[in-house]
Amino acid sequence: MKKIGIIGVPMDLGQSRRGVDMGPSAIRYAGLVPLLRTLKYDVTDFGDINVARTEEPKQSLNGLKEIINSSHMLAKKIVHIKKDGYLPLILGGDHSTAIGTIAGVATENKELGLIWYDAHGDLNTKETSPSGNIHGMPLAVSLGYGIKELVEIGVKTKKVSPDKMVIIGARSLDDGEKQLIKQLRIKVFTMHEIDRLGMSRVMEEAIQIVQKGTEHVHLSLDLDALDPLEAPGVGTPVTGGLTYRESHLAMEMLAESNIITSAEFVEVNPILDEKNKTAQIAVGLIGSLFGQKLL
Ligand code: B3U
Ligand code: MN
Ligand code: MN
Repeated sequence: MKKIGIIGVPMDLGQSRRGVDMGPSAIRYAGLVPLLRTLKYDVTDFGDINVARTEEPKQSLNGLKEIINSSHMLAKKIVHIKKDGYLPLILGGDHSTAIGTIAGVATENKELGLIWYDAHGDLNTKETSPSGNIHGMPLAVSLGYGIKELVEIGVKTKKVSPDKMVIIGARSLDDGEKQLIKQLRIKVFTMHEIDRLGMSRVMEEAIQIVQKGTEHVHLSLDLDALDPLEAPGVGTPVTGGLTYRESHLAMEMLAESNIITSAEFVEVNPILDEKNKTAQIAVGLIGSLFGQKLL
C-alpha cells in the first residue's frame, strides 16, 4: 500500500491578507484523510509546522525571518518522511511554503520536474516585486534567484532547471517575471494556450516536459489558478481562470501518468471563502490526483 504523509504549514506572512494560515485546517475539515483512505492509501497526518504567529517589524521583505525559519523546518520534515517511504503532501498556507517544500523534495541527486499550477508566475525577486510579498517569489527562489538565505535552504541552491518545469494557468505576470520567463525560456501555458489547445493537450505536453530525465515530479497547486467564481477563498483572485472541470481533468491525467512524487495545495483562505467551498475543491482535486474515478 502506498504511503502518503501530510504536513500542514499554517503560514500567512508571505502575503498581505491574513487567514490563509487556516488553510491546512480547512482542507483537513473538508475530509482529506478519510477520502485518501477510501482510495486505499496508508495515510499519516504529521500535523503542522510550528510557524511564528507574528512578524518581526521592519524587515527587508514581509515575514522574511519567519519564512526562512519555517522553510528550514518544513524541508527537514519532508526529508525525514521521504526516508520513511511517504509521498509528501503539503497543505498551505500561502505559496511561500513552496520554498521549504521544494527544498525538501529536491535533496536527491536526480533532477526534479515541476508543475506550477497558478494564476501567477511567482517569479519575482526582491528587486522586481511590486508588493514585497514572498508568496510572489517561491518559483524564482527554487530556480536559484532571490535572497541568499531563501535560495540556500536545503542541499542545493538551484532546485529546478527551467527546462524541466512548466507553469499552467498564468494570467497575471509582472514585468520582471516576464523578463525571467524569456531569459530562462520557461514553458508557460497561459490561459490563451489553454483556451486554444484545451487542457487535455496542455497536460500531455506538460507531462512530457517535466518527466524528461527525472523520476521525481512535484506538483505545486495554487488554488488561485482556478476561477474565483468557483474557488473564491484565495487572497489574490484573478478573473478568467481555470474551471473546476479543467482542473479535475489535469489532476486525472497526472494520476494516469503516475509521475507525481510530491504535491502541495496552497493559498486556501477560509476567511475569504464561502462555506469552505475552496477547501472542498482542494480535497476533490487531491482525490483526482491520487486516482479517484467515478467508475
Ligand atoms: N505578482 C504579485 C501578486 C501575486 C503573486 N502571487 C500571488 N499574488 N498570489 C506579487 O506580489 O508578486
Ligand atoms: Mn502562487
Ligand atoms: Mn497565485
